[in-house]
Amino acid sequence: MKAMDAAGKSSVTCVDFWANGFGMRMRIALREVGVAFEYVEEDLRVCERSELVRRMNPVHRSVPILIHRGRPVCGSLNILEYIDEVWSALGETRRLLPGDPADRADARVFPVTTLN
Ligand SMILES: N[C@@H](CCC(=O)N[C@@H](CS)C(=O)NCC(=O)O)C(=O)O
Repeated sequence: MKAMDAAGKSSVTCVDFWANGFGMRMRIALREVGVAFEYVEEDLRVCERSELVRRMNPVHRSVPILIHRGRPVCGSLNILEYIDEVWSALGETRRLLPGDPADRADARVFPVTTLN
């Protein structure tokens, strides 16, 4: 199984709220590239953000947050690029975005102009 550390624990954690469209991007992308992850639910119906969210995303205090090897990546489009770069670079999986720069720009139009 991918994205496990030496102790067999997942090195990838997703912090999100189940109905969050921004976070669905992250979760779909990880499943597309076949990366296993732990899921931590952040209940956005509660006003106060959790200690984990405040620590991992102190500026915006928003989800989704992808935590990889203890380091947070915030912002759904940023997370998609990170997933593409990290796991495609390992040559383990198929790419999320096309290789050609113009095709990559085209592929970003829809997410950039809808949920941003
Ligand atoms: N541009 C950010 C937007 C993330 C965002 O706005 N998340 C909202 C939920 S949709 C959030 O976590 N809000 C924190 C709160 O309501 O306290 C992204 O793409 O990830």
